[in-house]
Amino acid sequence: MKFIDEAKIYVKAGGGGKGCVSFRREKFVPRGGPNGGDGGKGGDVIIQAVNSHRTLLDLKYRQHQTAERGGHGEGSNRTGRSADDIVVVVPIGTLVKDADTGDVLADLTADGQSFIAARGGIGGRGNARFATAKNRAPRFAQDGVPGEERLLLLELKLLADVGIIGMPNVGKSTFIARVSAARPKIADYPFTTLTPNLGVVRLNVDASFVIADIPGLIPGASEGLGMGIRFLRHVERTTLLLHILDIKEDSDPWTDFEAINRELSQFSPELARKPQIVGINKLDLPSTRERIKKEIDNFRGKGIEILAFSAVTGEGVSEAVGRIAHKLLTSGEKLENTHPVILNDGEASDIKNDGAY
Ligand SMILES: Nc1nc2c(ncn2[C@@H]2O[C@H](COP(=O)(O)OP(=O)(O)OP(=O)(O)O)[C@@H](O)[C@H]2O)c(=O)[nH]1
Ligand SMILES: [Mg+2]
Repeated sequence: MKFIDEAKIYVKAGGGGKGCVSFRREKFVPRGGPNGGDGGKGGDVIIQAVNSHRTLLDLKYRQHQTAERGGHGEGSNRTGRSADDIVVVVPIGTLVKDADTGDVLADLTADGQSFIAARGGIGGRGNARFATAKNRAPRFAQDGVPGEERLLLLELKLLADVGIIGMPNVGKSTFIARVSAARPKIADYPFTTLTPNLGVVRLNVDASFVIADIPGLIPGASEGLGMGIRFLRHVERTTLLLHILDIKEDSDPWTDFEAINRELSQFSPELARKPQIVGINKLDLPSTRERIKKEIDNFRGKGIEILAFSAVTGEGVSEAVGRIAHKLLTSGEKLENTHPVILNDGEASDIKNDGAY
């Protein structure tokens, strides 16, 4: 399944049907009165968020969404039929924007939530409606009102409580795989993760949170290097970020930490201000163990408490999850026992709980 998080679509609602001009013609009834019915209403174009949809991919291939016109009115006071509405389904977390002005028209954040993107026109009135004492036989009727039309920009911004950020290869995906049922691709090369992954971290029977793993960032990402920074939009709605670092022979985690934070501010100062829990991963490696104490002190000297863990062996991971949960709770976040969105197909019901948390 291809993950597409942006689509431009043109929506056009159906026009109203025409009102009818007609007169009663019955045997033995001379000069029958007007009996032209009204036109029916045109169909609306509705955009609805549904849990079963994960991507805006379908809309890449169906950029025009047009509802039908209402039926015309008929004689004998018969109203034209109303056209059916059309429903365009999108994933939860989709923002609907006016493509011309950029205004946000709707933010569909719940399963089933919908928005009328273009209203169908009402039908024209038939001539029966225009009969008066002065004009008992009007020979006119109204046309239907045209349907609304506009160009929309749909933008998917995933909903998660926690976003994992960091350089490529630090073990972001390994971490999410460790703590949730998500099974992203993990490999020993940069840019393994190409699209966001969501996982549900279950704390106990009635508390859990959603964590998102996004593609790695590198210095210069805001200028388009690597995968760029556009995926950061998927952690914009989170309450906090888990910033994962590792210790490479030739680098200094503090430099990496600052470099990533610079890219965050380039994307959005607001995102850069989000609380971060910072952790050094790969604690199982002897080379990491050797330097970890010094790094913890170094960060502490700069006012930042960091954690250390190994996403591979699990060491220190429950402390990290505990720290995250505590921070979410103290920030007023309500931890849910059911979350509607899980990106990884087929694994939604198979929430892993190895009892560690
Ligand atoms: N020794 C050790 N290796 C780890 C640990 N966590 C991850 N790795 C390894 O580091 C490599 C990268 O892991 P990923 O989870 O794919 O890293 P990522 O941060 O998601 O990388 P991108 O998706 O490319 O940004 C893999 O070979 C992992 O097996 C750890 O705790 N210890
Ligand atoms: Mg990854």
